[in-house]
Amino acid sequence: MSEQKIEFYKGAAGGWGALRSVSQALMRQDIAVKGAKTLLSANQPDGFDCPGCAWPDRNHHSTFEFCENGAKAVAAEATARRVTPEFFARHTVAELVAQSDFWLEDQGRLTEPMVYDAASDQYRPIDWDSAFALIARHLNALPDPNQAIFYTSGRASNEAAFLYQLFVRAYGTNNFPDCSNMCHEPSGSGMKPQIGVGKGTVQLADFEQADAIFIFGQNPGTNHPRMLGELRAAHKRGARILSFNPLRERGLERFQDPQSKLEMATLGATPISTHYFQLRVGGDIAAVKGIMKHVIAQDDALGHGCGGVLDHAFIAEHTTGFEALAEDLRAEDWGLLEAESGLSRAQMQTAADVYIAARSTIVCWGMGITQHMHSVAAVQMLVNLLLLRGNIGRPGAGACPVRGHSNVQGDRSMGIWEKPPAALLDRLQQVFGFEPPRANGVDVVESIRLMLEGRGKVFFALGGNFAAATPDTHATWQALRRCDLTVHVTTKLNRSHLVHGREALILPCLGRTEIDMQATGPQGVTVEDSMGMVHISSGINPPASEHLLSEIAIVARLAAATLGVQRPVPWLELAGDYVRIRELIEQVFDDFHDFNARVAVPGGFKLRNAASERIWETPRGKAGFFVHAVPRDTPVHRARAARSPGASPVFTLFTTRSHDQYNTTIYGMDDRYRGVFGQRRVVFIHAEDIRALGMKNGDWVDLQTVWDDGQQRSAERFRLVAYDIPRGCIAAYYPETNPLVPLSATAIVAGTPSSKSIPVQLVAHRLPAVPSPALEEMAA
Ligand SMILES: Nc1nc2c(c(=O)[nH]1)N[C@H]1C(S)=C(S)[C@@H](COP(=O)(O)OP(=O)(O)OC[C@H]3O[C@@H](n4cnc5c(=O)[nH]c(N)nc54)[C@H](O)[C@@H]3O)O[C@H]1N2
Ligand SMILES: Nc1nc2c(c(=O)[nH]1)N[C@H]1C(S)=C(S)[C@@H](COP(=O)(O)OP(=O)(O)OC[C@H]3O[C@@H](n4cnc5c(=O)[nH]c(N)nc54)[C@H](O)[C@@H]3O)O[C@H]1N2
Ligand SMILES: [Mo]
Repeated sequence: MSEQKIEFYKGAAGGWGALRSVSQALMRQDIAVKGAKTLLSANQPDGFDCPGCAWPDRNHHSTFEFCENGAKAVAAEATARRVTPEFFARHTVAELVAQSDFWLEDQGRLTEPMVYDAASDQYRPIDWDSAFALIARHLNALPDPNQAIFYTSGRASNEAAFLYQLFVRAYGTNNFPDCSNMCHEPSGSGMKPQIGVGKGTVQLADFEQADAIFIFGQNPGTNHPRMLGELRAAHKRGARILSFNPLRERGLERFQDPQSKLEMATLGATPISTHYFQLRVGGDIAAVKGIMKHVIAQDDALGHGCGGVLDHAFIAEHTTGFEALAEDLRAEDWGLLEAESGLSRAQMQTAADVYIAARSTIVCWGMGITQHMHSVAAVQMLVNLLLLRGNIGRPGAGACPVRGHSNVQGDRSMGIWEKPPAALLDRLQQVFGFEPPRANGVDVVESIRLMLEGRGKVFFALGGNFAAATPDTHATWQALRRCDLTVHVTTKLNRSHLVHGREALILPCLGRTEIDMQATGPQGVTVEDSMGMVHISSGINPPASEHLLSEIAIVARLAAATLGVQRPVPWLELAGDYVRIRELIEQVFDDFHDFNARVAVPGGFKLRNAASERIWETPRGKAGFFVHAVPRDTPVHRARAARSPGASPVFTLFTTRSHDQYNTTIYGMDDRYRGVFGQRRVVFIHAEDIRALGMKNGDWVDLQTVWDDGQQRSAERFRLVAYDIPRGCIAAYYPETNPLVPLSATAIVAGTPSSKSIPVQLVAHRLPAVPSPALEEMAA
């Protein structure tokens, strides 16, 4: 582990720093030689889909595309370390739960199914059949299937997700909370009523033709490194790249391409952003309104007769609601827009001028947009901006919500959704002959409430780390501990296995990099990337243990144990031949017609996206301009308004990822591009704000949420780091800050935890600094 220090990172993103970091990651996992070979198979036609992120591959047939964080994700799965029954015999759960997230994952791959033994407070081995029988007994004993909750993380393949939703609906519930609820749910919720599809409308090829690329609330240097390759190329051919981010993220500034021999040899780098707008956290709606206000004003000034700056023909033919939006924007007050966005009128006008000058514009966005109370409105503002100049449904233009987990989009396509459309349920009924449950199920936050109230009794997770990824940690842990049974299908040990119900199971599964051998031979699974490309993924490594089952086999055997081997499908036969699962998928989803044939083509196939063809599957058959006020009613606004004079200031906290983590999986303690080394408990804060608090850079503080439900929420012992961030805004890493996010802090309509805008106060940390592994995140 590196020594603790804060040091300005002088290099570009990518480059030698990235290569060095990968070789360190491989060495840590004891896989220097094998790992290198494994890496070369990522995103190759006959290899596996990279489990890192959902960014698409430029060319499935070309050479290996280097990606630091993809390499780390692969290395983490291909590790030589093992968590065996002997490991569990050495530790009680009470001991394990005191360890850090870093330490838990670092122990390696799980090798056998384990069951919790309350008498010894230890996990003991259990055979697979007994494990499935135990779950089936619980499920079949519930008076109401809605007392069971089935979580999904976004790594599950299409085949696993399809079988899972079929089993759960045949069992009788739509209780499908998933990681998407915490992630891009607002993108879907916002876009679906507006343009008829809840997914992005661009392809990679559009990045070659865009004149302007707007990037809101996304940190590709860390989270989607391969996107930097597209941005670099766009910059080199003269496209304008505009970043809207409270932090100056290194990956949005400069990039040294590890694929470019010249840049690597000369230590050269390509700038990424041509414009950088350091707006306030939560200021996006105001900023985009300011941009659009100027666009409308320019159009008004020119007069529509001479063409104007808007695409009037597109607006007339394809949209509704334009006049209402234009009126709202004309009436908007620049003073308010400046105050709420943190940008000057001149800055918003500059962005608008770039937008007007660009023939084709792409708008990308990430968690900086979606994890707010008004995130659905923010997404709709971004789409409004695109529609003004007809920037959807033509080359080089469109909406690009950049997805997280490698198959999170595919899981939704397969029906992992707590609010299933009636058409899906009708089709399931028609194809499989059972009556699926019609009532909506619970999302992530609602499922925590259900468990807290004692009405959610069985919690089953297909992947993920629910206990660490979700908000209001103390409430969530209490909720999970109230369950009769908690079950986790997983590759590695994590927090969620240790915060368990009265009975508990850990079911270890194959990872995506591993050979999946079934009755009919080795199997491939399919995934869908962020741009709707579906392709096959086949593992190449031998399984981490002979006892592992594929996720598909686990779902099938559980379904057979719970419902019967043939009800409503021959579960075990399907698990023996994934081709047959794909045949069922194409019967349910028309877009997947000829699934097996089309996915056999190297690179796979593209799913139809109606909006990208300017077909608007909305109630009125058109795309809609939607009007939203600049938010002034958020918890942060309310907390500031309620603060008594002289009291400690209220900051807007956003929780984010470091460079050395994959969500709740902590690979290491550095955040290289932000200059943080050997530690994670830091708060980025403006130097003037530190001074105003009467504190010094490096001081220790506790964070306390300002909320009106009478509950204390705090996260303790964070070090202040003076940083280039707007005043009044602070940032810290997730998951450590999840105790600060109240369950009731959610996005309107979408229900997504608003973990990018939590009102907090900072108080000096008073207790003596007691070292504790969980707090210190000490390396092994
Ligand atoms: N290596 C790695 N890759 C990953 C992941 C990972 O953890 N590690 N996670 C995967 C997943 S599931 C996801 S969803 C994606 C997440 O990828 P991102 O969407 O990049 O998520 P965050 O790291 O949370 O970064 C959010 C960015 O938004 C900015 N921001 C914060 N608040 C605001 C705001 O109010 N407005 C604006 N405009 N910007 C704001 C932050 O400064 C930061 O740059 O990455 C995926 N890829
Ligand atoms: N405060 C705050 N909270 C957040 C966020 C934030 O920005 N701030 N981001 C949110 C977002 S965008 C997301 S997507 C969620 C993520 O929520 P989750 O998806 O639940 O969490 P992950 O950390 O991605 O899950 C990691 C675990 O998945 C398991 N795993 C890995 N590979 C496999 C596999 O192939 N199969 C199976 N079965 N299991 C596997 C491993 O055990 C690993 O511990 O967190 C959300 N929570
Ligand atoms: Mo995500």
